[in-house]
Amino acid sequence: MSKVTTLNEFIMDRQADFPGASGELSRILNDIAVASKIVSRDVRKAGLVDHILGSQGETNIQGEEQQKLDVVADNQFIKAFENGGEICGIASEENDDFIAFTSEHAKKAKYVVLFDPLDGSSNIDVNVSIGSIFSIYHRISEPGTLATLEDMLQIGNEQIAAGYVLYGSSTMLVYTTGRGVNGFTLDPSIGEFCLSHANMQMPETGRLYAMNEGNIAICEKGIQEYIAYCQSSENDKGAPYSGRYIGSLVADFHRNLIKGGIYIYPATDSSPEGKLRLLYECNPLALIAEQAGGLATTGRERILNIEPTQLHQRVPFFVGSKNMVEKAISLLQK
Ligand code: P6P
Repeated sequence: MSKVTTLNEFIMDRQADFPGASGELSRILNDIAVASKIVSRDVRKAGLVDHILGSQGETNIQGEEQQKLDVVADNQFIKAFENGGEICGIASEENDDFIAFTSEHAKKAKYVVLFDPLDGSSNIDVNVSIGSIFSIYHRISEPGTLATLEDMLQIGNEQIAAGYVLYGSSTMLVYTTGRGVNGFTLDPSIGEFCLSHANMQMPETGRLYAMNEGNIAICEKGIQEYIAYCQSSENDKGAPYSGRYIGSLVADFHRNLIKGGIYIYPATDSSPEGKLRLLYECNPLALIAEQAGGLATTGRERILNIEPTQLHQRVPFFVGSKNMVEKAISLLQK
């Protein structure tokens, strides 16, 4: 039986990749792992513990009904980051404004984290996979001061690390620090994330396209042409394309990372900027996609080059296998 490598062991081994690394990033990744295990526990029991299920009757800045598990997950990650001592501030889908931690210790920290604590939460009540997404940056503001909005509004190419947790048939944590992508599966019997998918590579082509085709009549012609192409063609390996749309970004993205495919959430008449959030959904997944050999674009611009202007800004999102994204772009730019 091959040696089991835990996430902690992997992080410590890889810390040597960062000359002068003093362990802060390692501790942040560990804080995320601990918070994810707690969220995983709560997600797994949500079906049993009625008082968590169902909406809290409040709506978040996105105007979406806030599920209690969203709030539970959000609070769990914020607590982990504030107590971990390596983060000076955070921005989250569930909080209208960013949060600058005020303790003297936190103000001296060098990193900020932006995250979506529980993406796909509308799937909670129907037991479909959901996920957490995170993005880590060096702060721009001076250590010893409160984190600023400028610390949060950085281009995706500046990310120090990015990753997601998928609460699926198993709980997986997938992340990159800019040196490839690695996946870890939670072994509940020992409470450890164990290396299960080393050096993940996104297949250059695939046959699965993930888009809410209910929007097809309200998106631009190039996208209609791309979906029509998928419905009537074979890919460059002679395999017919298939539609696969889970309606949970992390689950669709993760499947495409392993099997190849494209995920599309375009601009539509009702969502002229698209639906997905640049800072804590598109940027982290774009970094992972590119690190694994894939592409991530708005259809006209590389996601990781976009200069953010607002915390919760939306962008059109095309992400996945290189050949499939390039084909979609070619039809969009025709
Ligand atoms: P639609 C979930 O709300 C989410 O943000 C993504 O996880 C998912 O891919 C998308 O929205 C689903 O949106 O409009 O197709 O229901």
